[in-house]
Amino acid sequence: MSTRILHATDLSPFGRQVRIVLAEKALEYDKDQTLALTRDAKTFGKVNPALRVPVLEDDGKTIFDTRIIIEYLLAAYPEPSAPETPPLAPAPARPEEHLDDAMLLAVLTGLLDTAVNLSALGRNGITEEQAPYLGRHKERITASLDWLEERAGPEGFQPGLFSVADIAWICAADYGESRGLFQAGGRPGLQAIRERYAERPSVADTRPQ
Ligand SMILES: N[C@@H](CCC(=O)N[C@@H](CS)C(=O)NCC(=O)O)C(=O)O
Repeated sequence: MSTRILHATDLSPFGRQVRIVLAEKALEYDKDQTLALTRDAKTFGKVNPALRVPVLEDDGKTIFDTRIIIEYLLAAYPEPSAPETPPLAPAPARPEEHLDDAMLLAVLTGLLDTAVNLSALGRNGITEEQAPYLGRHKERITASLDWLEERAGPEGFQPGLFSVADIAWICAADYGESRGLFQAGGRPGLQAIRERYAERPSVADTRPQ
C-alpha cells in the first residue's frame, strides 16, 4: 500500500491535472473517491474547508487545491522522470515570466472553475432564465478562451517545456468539450496545444472515457 493517496473522482478535471503530474513524475499512488463522495461538510471540512477534491496525502502531509498540490509535487520531486520531449516544466511559473505565468494559471483555473460550476448548476436544472448570473459565467468562458488564444504559442504556453498551464488547458478543454460547455475548435493556437500532447502517455492514459 502506497503512502501516497489522491482523493478525487476519476472524472474530476482538477484531479486529472494532478494525475498527469504524478504520471510525469512516475510517482505511484492509491486513488480514493470516498472523500469526494462525502456529503457531510463537517467531516470533509476538516480535510479541506472548500469541500472540494483533489486532496493529496503524501509523506504525512495533507495538501489541497490543485495549484498547490502541483507546486508541491514539482518542488518535492524535482528529478525529471518521463522521457518525453519536451520535458515537464520544473515549476508552475518561469522566474523571469513569473507575473505573466501566474496570471495565465489564474485565468485557466477560473475557466475550469466556471465550467465546473455551470455543469453542476445545469445538473440541478437551473436555467439562465432562472439565474441570469449564468449568462455572466458563459461570457467569462468566452473572454477567457479569447485571452488564452492570444497567448497560445506554437510550442504551447512555455516554449520548450510541457507546462502546468498546458496541463490545465488540456484538462479544461477535454472537460468543457465533453460536457458541451465550450469548444476549442475555432481557436487554432489552443487547439494545437491539445493536439500536440494528445498522445503523450500522461495525457492519453488519464483521459476520461
Ligand atoms: N480550486 C479547487 C477546485 C476543485 C474543484 O472544483 N473540484 C470539484 C471536482 S472537479 C469538486 O470537488 N466539486 C465539488 C463541489 O463543488 O461541491 C482546486 O483547484 O482544487
